[in-house]
Amino acid sequence: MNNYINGKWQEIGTGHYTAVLNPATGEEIAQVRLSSTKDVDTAVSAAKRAQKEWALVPAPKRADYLYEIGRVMKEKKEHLARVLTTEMGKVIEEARGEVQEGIDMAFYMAGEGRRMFGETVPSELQDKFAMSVRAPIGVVGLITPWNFPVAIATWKSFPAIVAGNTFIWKPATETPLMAFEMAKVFDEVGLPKGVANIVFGAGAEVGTALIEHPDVRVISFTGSTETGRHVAETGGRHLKKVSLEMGGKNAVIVMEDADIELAVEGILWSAFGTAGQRCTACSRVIVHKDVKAELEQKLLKAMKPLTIGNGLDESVKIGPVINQKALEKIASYVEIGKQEGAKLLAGGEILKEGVLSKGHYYAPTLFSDVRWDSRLAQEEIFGPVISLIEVESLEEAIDVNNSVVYGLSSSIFSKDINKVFQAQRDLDTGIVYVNAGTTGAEIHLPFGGTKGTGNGHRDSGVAALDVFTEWKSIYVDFSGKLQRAQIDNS
Ligand code: UN1
Repeated sequence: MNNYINGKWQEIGTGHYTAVLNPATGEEIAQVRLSSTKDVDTAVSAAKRAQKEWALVPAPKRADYLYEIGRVMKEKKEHLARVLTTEMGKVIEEARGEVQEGIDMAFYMAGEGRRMFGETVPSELQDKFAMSVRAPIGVVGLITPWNFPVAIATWKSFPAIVAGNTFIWKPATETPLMAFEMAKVFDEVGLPKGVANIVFGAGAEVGTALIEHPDVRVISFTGSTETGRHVAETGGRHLKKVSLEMGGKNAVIVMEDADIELAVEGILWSAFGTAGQRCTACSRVIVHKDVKAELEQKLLKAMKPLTIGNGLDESVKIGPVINQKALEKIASYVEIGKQEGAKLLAGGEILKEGVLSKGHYYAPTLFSDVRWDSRLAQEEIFGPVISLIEVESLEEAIDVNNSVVYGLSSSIFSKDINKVFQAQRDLDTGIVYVNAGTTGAEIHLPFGGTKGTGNGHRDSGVAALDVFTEWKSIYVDFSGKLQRAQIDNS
């Protein structure tokens, strides 16, 4: 698979390639280019040339391409979902959901082409007009993760182009196929050459080249906190606008008055969906002591029938994790949990029987009696592991929720309106759910988190436009004379 630059699949020099593996079967499904700084330079030059003209295309016309992209994605939904499951592993139902998230984003951002509101405000001076408009920034760099290979890319690329920027997208090396499919969509709708560019390769090479390139003005990154810190440091040195979405250690709070059956459903869906590999995944359950035993028992019962296997099989509920390294990381945290004295109630093993032996499967795992300050309860695992933490009050539950370095998503199950409102106010996360698990963000709301999860920016929703536009304040004096603000009107 080669880069998509200036509307063509390009290869520069000989280059190196690496294998893309299906996490469910271990089979090689493609070879992807590991690009060099030179490839990035070529892509940035193309994007820079294209941006001048693209910025002059009226936003509603730019939006027409997005309507077309949305339409083509809708037509190809099943195909895209199958490619997604094959390269990333998530079960087909979730893959369809992820593609739908991209389609939703296309139509939503297309609508922005006719809004993109600025402000008109009175001037303090007579015969003077004042307004603010959103201006494009230029060439932007998008660095996306493997866990949502299409949705996250659409959160970033669609607002970027509707606002008049052009982009270079570096997808994760584990999941280049979805980017390749999106390049075909861009091509099919006739998006002008150089508006969308895709450069495959490693973060150290391609990512760094993008961040350091003087013509790339914005970097929008989703990935680990460790890499994000590096992106921010490097970007900061080059005075880039850097938008970061990073880790999470999300919790569901179950109060003594909760609908326990509903809480069990919410916990399992958000903890084991995508095999726990969502930034929004539920990793901790903070439970009131009065309902702890009941919740434990009901969770265990509901976990039993969960089928594990290849996500292309419609009956499978939990797919593989992305690769061997991820599997080892999960296994190491389970060991840490045991050493810390947490009680392992279910799972806790790599699955190797029969057809599972070729892929990377981890059994859905439940720990109880987990200390809120243990490593198991504080660090991101990115796998199907739930840690139950007992508390005695809502205040304690909120403190435990907020005790981690991350702040992406949180949830409370309770029927008490007062508790619910107190919680939504005091939970220090960018997303709060009431009577639902920690996953399932919709594209027209801001997506992102506080503390170690982000750096103040948001993906998705209108908030995404803030990342990809500069505010420009425009003053038009039609008095025909020099008028001095702050002086002539005081
Ligand atoms: C992510 O995990 O990085 O809210 C994205 C959700 C999805 C997006 C998750 N809509 O779980």
